[in-house]
Amino acid sequence: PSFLTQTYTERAKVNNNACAKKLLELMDKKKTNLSVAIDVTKKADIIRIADILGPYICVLKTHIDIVEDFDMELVETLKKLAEKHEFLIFEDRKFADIGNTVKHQYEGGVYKIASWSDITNAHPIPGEGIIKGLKEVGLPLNRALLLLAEMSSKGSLAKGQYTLDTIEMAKRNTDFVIGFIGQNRIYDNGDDSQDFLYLTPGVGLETKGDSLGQQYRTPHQVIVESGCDIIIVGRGVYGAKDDAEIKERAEKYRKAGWDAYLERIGQ
Ligand code: 5BU
Repeated sequence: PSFLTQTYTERAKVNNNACAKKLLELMDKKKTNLSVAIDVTKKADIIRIADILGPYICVLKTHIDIVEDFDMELVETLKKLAEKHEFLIFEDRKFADIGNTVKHQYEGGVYKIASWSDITNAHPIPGEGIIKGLKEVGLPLNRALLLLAEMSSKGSLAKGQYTLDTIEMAKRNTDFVIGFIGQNRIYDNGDDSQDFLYLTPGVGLETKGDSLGQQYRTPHQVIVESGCDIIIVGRGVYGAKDDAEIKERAEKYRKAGWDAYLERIGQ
């Protein structure tokens, strides 16, 4: 059975991870597979934009370490907005160290990521210990992890055998790893009995990239042609001239992502 032609709700029913299940359910309920990356650096702007975007998104993606005036009130407020609008929070931390170190980075320090972020991600480069370390902290809190199987940027080294080995690593840790950050669903890697979620950054309707190596594809390319599940859009949404335009752009990307999903499942 291909997950490509199933609805998010059908996939929610057979997913054993509480976090993935919740995500798949709210996507169909809110009719959105859009995640917005709010990469702005002031607390008040993040909160204001998150409240505007709430109805349009399934996942709010953060880079908490770019916030200039960070305090725990920011994440408390984001948690309240996540409840109000029904979305999940994904701190795009890209952990990349040995298990013992990432445990501390995930649980403690200034940001205490595990206490407020439903989902986070990690590079598989250090080997499986990174998953084990993060899992010790995250699993008791019902958190979930995405592995970075591929990146959107030009010249990325995450490709070929590295990407295939990443999938294998995930298959050995399906209690905590719910999917990948990647550019393509990996069809040709043997069995697809495990339903992984694919979240895809590098999505834009207006431009092909930026001056620092970012590369953009359209929601249709990502969802229909590459078989991914969630589009992640940053500047394409928050880089608008005012709040009214942010809202318009969010709806435009939500609709583009949703129409692509409907086309894929044949509805
Ligand atoms: P943009 O403004 O839509 O280009 O922002 C993309 C976001 O996704 C930004 O927060 C990046 O850190 C993030 N990202 C990415 O662009 N490409 C990747 O492969 C990964 C993350 Br992983």
